[in-house]
Amino acid sequence: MTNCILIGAPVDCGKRRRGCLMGPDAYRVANITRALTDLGHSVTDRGNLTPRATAPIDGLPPQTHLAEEVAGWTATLIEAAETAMADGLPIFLGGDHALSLGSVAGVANHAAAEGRPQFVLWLDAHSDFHTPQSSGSGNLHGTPLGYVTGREGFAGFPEVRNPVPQDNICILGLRSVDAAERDALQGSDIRYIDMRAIDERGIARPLKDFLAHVEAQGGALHVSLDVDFLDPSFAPAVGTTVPGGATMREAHLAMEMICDSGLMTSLDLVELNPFLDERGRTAQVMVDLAASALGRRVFDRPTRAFT
Ligand code: 4U7
Ligand code: MN
Ligand code: MN
Ligand code: MN
Repeated sequence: MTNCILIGAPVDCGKRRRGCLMGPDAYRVANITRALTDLGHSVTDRGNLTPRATAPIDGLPPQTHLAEEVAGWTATLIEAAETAMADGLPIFLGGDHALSLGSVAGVANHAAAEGRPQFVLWLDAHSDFHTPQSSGSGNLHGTPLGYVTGREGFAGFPEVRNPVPQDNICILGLRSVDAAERDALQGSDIRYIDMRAIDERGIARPLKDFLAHVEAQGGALHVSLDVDFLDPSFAPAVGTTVPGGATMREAHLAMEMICDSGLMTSLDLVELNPFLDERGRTAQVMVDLAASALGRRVFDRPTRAFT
């Protein structure tokens, strides 16, 4: 039994197309609480956060979109994440991926206080490793991994007290990487498994390797699930669709393996834009995946039917 803490973070400033602010309520309407209590977990919904006011930030490139609002959310989320980690397993209901500047920085502070290394599994079509300077779009939902690893260029944002080591990060599902990001990523120790690697090797083997690494280090594992990890045919409600994404089978297998590992200590559900959804199906898919990560099964394994 896990104490799941739902934290609504209607962050909508990480990009220009609006709608992610409706995400937390869409997850509630899709009954995320019931999906988790049915599995025997206790669930506390802490409602929605609001961003703190922040001083104007000077010196950012002119295309940067709503930096102060992102910085304010980051401060709020760092604190909310630290608090929630002391009580259970926080599930951050986004909100766009700019929320992960704060959720990841906050859980990393908690891990550091416990003397544990923080690991991050990034399930996404994109690498989100930009800095405000390298971002062509100026959309800060493309920067959370840049921020939490301690890259330069985030002056005016809350200080990252415990940067996540690059070697502790694994990105799974990549299929859209900007040139500047690719260079930075290739010169980094971040592990990245693109769709070609998944097609060639399957999703299970690379994920198993990473989970084994986390386990060997005694790490805490934050899972950040971007809707666009999934193929848009299953998950249309996202502004940044990229064809050729993970299938339902691959995504469920990944979540089931995460659950079996027993390593997950926090979870983001991000980038859902309910304004773009079809009768709530993407919200429902995300809730189902969260439930798989927390123990929903057809059968317990091993069973006679499968051996
Ligand atoms: B998401 C992009 F240019 N790289 O920086 C950018 F392709 O959180 C997309 O993964 C970022 O959805 C996508 O704007 C951010 C673009
Ligand atoms: Mn703890
Ligand atoms: Mn993302
Ligand atoms: Mn993405």
